[in-house]
Amino acid sequence: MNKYDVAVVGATGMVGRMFLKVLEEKQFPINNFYAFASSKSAGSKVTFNGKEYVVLELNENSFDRHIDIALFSAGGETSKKYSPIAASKGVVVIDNSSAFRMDEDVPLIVPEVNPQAAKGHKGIIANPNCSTIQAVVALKPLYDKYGIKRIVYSTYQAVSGTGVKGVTDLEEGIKGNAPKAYPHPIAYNCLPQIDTFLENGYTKEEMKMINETQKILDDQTLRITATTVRVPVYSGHSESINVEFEKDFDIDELKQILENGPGIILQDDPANNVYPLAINAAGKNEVFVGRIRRDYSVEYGINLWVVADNVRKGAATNAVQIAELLIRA
Ligand code: 3JN
Repeated sequence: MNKYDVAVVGATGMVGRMFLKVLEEKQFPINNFYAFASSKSAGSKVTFNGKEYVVLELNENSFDRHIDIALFSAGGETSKKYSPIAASKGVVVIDNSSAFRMDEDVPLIVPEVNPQAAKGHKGIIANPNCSTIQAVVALKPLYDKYGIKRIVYSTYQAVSGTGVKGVTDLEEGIKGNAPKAYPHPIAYNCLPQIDTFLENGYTKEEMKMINETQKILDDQTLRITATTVRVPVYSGHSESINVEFEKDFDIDELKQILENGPGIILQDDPANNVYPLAINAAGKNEVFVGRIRRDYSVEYGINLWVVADNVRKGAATNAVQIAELLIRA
């Protein structure tokens, strides 16, 4: 089996550390491994596959060595600066930031949904926003079967989506201390704001879900609206998704389609109080779907409850799956 030279950029961050864990768990075939981070974290150590690696400072010359694939999660500004440098040196970058997601020349990939779009990439492939990834995994098999007219997203997003500082705000908030990452206390509260507000009244997170869903499903006519909410949960984003189909459906057949959908685990047994929960999705790579029921307020509608580990399937796992696609191609 071929082995690959792999770099992780932002190796000491929350997603960066999960990149290492998922690469290990999936036994990704690695020859040389490099961990990069900003000057602040350079010199610290990470353990990967039982070996210690010194974290190297990311700079213009970082990609002068042979690297096949670089997984980036070091923020949009770092991606904007260093991804093109890496790509110009023959590295394939899988970038977890929003920097290139809506760039026409950059495929935006969820391997269960649009793996074909990775073909013909120009050195940078974008990993979608966590909330988008879990939504489109659940929606794709239904989109293919029934066609979708309109989607209403309402999210309940964990503080780990904000990284270590979000987790700290919740921990400190429970002790009665003031928030630093969020504009209001997150402990015992729900914040209907994720990221900053745009002129149209939506937050950036809401517009990411709308625009990225259209790009991944390759359907610019799809009507979508979204409300994204931060909740006092450490791990796992939950989403209420209301869908209006083009065609009628049989609810049992629809559940069967979801059950057979790639990357989906159906948890839908209301009689026994079984439905997806953030605390159960934590540590898992799949997307959990339940509370499936007809929306009687429209002709062909359903409601779904969709949960996934936002740092795994919403970030690291999806990126490593893209890397697996590349080496299989
Ligand atoms: O808040 C969440 O749950 C997800 C946050 C994602 C995020 C946070 C800061 C910057 C992103 C993202 O992945 O879209 C970005 C960004 O890259 O713009």
